[in-house]
Amino acid sequence: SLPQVIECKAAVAWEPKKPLSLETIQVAPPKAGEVRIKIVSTAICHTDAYTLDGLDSEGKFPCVLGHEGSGIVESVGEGVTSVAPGDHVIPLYIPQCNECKFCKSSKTNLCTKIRTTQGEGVMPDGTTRFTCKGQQLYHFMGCSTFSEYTVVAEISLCKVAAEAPLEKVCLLGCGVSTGYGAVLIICCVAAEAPLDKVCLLGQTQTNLKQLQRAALESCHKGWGVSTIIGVAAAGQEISTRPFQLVTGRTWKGTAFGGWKSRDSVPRLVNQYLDGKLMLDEFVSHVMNFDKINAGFDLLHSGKSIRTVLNY
Ligand code: AHE
Ligand code: ZN
Repeated sequence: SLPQVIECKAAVAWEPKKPLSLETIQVAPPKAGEVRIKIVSTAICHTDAYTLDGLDSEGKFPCVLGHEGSGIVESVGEGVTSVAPGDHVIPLYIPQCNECKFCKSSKTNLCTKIRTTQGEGVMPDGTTRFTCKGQQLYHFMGCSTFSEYTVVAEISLCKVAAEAPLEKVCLLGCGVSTGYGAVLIICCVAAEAPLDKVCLLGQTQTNLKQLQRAALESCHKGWGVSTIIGVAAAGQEISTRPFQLVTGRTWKGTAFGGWKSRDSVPRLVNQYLDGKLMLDEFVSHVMNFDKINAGFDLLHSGKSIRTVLNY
């Protein structure tokens, strides 16, 4: 029988700067090239908070936020071959189509296949799969994990080892992959990069723009590299004296740690299972999904590293 509309619980962001509302929403079946997932766990990232605070220039409301999750495939749309119902999966806000110019280059992970529609908060066909109280809800970062069920493009999903604990590997959907990948990139580019100094700055500087400038300027003259991974609010800019670059420092950035997402995340999951990658240490709080606004409060207060919400 064909998949039907599912009614489920979700945390809806009706408008910026308001707490999320727990609502019953309708999630339409996946269309061609799409997959519907039952989300098991989701963590809260600063990017969700900054979007909810109205600071993301691409933010669209009302929407279902959340982009650091894990779950189980419920149903698949026409033509989907890489995953099947029952598979354990992680949604990927940077997809991997393997067809675009960016995927074909080894220099970047920034797949562009569905980037425009993703930024507009809709599926690749230009429509949304979420409704609540008769209103369409926008998707977010191609993931929308703050819903018990969500729909994502097949290229925005990777299958992971069934034995991996979903309440831990959700962190590989954003935070840990981003930080780990950025550190590996820094180490590859310049083994002498003063990582200890950058970490110290992170503890004392609260202003992101000042921190990013200080990180560059603390780089070694001649070869030091500073890699930007943190997003800033709409209209914010970073600056430094050209002298800092003239004298051999490199200012660059990466998204999602530079990982080609569908190839790499299943491997990162396996590294965790083999005890070679830390995840548990980053989970500072665990709570029921219904407590999501308390999770946002913890994040704003600086008391949490990662809050994992279980449905
Ligand atoms: N939409 C924002 C930019 C937001 C942004 O830079 N997002 C990061 C991920 S944040 C994860 O917590 C990213 O990977 N961006 C890649 C991309 O293609 O957006 C804006 O400024 O408009
Ligand atoms: Zn994030």
